[in-house]
Amino acid sequence: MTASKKTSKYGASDIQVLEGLQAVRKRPGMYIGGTGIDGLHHLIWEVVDNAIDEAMAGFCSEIKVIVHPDNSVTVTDNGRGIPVERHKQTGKSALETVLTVLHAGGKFGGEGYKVSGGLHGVGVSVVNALSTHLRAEVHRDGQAYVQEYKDGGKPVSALKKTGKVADTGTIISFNPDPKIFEVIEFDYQKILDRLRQQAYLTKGVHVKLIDERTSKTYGYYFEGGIKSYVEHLNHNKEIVNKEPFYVEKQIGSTNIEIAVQYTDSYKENVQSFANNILTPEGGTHITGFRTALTKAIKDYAKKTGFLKETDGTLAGEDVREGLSAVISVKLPDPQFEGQTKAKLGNPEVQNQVQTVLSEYFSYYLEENPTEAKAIIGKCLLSARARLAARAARDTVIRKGALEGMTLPGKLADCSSKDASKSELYIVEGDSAGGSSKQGRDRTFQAILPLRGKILNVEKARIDKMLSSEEIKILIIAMGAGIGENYDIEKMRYHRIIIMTDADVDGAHIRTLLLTFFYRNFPELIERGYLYIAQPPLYAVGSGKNKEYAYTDAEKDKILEKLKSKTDNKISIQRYKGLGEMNPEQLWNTTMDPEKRVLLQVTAEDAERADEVFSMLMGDAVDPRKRFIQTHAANVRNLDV
Ligand code: 0RA
Repeated sequence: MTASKKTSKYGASDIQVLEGLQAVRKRPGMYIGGTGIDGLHHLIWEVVDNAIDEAMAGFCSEIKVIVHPDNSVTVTDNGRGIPVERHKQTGKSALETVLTVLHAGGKFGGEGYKVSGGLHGVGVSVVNALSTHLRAEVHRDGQAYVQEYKDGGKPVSALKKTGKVADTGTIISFNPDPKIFEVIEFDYQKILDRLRQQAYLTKGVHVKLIDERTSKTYGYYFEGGIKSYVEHLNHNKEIVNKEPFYVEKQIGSTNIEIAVQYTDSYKENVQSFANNILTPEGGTHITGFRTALTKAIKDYAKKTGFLKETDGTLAGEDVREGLSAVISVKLPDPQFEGQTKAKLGNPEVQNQVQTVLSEYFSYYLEENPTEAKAIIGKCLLSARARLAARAARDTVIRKGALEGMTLPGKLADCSSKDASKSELYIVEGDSAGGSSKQGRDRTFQAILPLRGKILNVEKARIDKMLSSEEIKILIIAMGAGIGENYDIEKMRYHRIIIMTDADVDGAHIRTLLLTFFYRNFPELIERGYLYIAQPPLYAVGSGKNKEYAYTDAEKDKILEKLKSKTDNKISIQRYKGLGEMNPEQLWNTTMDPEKRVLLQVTAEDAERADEVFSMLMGDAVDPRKRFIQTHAANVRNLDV
């Protein structure tokens, strides 16, 4: 290396480059979201996203991710290869520019259809900045090139030609910097989930994961793209329209891909993406989709005379029950909005999606009368159920069953009238109810025993549950009413605690109750009023001492400790039900605020319970069987 070249190494642009990469190292969170496990994986996503861009542009058909034993990673693709010619602005190779200048990724390289993900497409330079070592190999124009970097993006040497090759592509290997990341341990499943999703969204690309730490490998290739994705989302469910609806269409500069398949569940599962980036908060593409879907189904139902069945009513929510759909749009300049940048904002996309779906979904209904009839039938069923549920609620309320009714005799109320300090324990079974009534602190703890058998109705429909005597009592005890008269401010307790046995029946009843709350009192969960009690699984004792264990691991720990401390005989009692505990034990282990552990129910827990409920109660037998088999050995975690 000559002296003049050496000085040019420290030119103004180099200083800028170093400052840029230094900024990334100073505040990694701004570029990759954080330095925890998600941030770490972001390094892989960054490189893979670039390879996916190549695939979307039609130049790449294979992407391979290798996790090495030392948790360094190699991503290989057979795209065009990062350009290597001299870059005018920086005076360096395009490759070095891409790897050392922030946001340089898509700025050059021709008019290739390069759609990059905005926030997420921060550029491979960020990966370089956060690695102790990075090696880039490019195959392009019959030639192989290599350049290496160290210490957060400093070139070890100039770009080198290393031989002739017949293929094209890019191979990037990097070692995440332990000074930046809290833990450097890649998660096989996490990478695989992401690769699967990307493979669905980019049809025709082969993606492969090789984990050299464990010798596990897995690959994906989906000819059907998001059509396969929607089928995957539904693999556990009973399908309504066998052949999914699928369309791919370009309008203006937006590419639109939509797949729709209904299931007999109550839930809606719509996944939307813009430039392969998940948009959990929706946005203009989702708005356009919903408008068009409701209208197309309603128009078809009207035309075919079906709409008479519900006196002309078909609401958006009826069309969304059991709906599974994937919507993927790709556009040159996506605007991501909202707190977490998880919502698409481009206004033109709404009409574009609406136009495409209106035309092609109506066409699909016309052309596939069997599927169309099944879909309309499902939507009308939802509408009828909604109308019936409302009528049932109205009847319950009109009958005055809830109003003016005195508190049920089964309820052992607390003396406090301050809701913020009061707790309602919903206890499974009369015997446990008895123990907890005796064991409680009656100033602020109320007990409502529920007879499991009554709740445990096979195929219980939620709207039927409302007519169950047990549930009515529960609603009266809570004091906030239901339906039109519902007022959460009237809740008599700000802690509702579900206390069931640690067995299959207990888990079943808990699922049922969670589902009941989730569907009828979502606000209660949002406010954090709903809890699950955690009774111990074991009492381990030696002599006068007694300790309680809430998991098998805890029991083993206590045993280990006791064995080294005592020669006394150690007894282990396995509690099969709450009923086996006396009032004092119940208080000490599960009800005393000083000692108990309560699980606060989140919307996610409840939603999962709802899914499990649909599965356990629904008609699709196979997934139910499979679920029960997989979980039979793990009854404590049957649902949440
Ligand atoms: C800039 C421009 C072009 C491609 C790429 C970057 C590119 C980056 C990565 C990162 C991993 N694999 C990649 N493959 C390509 C366009 C290339 C052209 O116009 O020839």
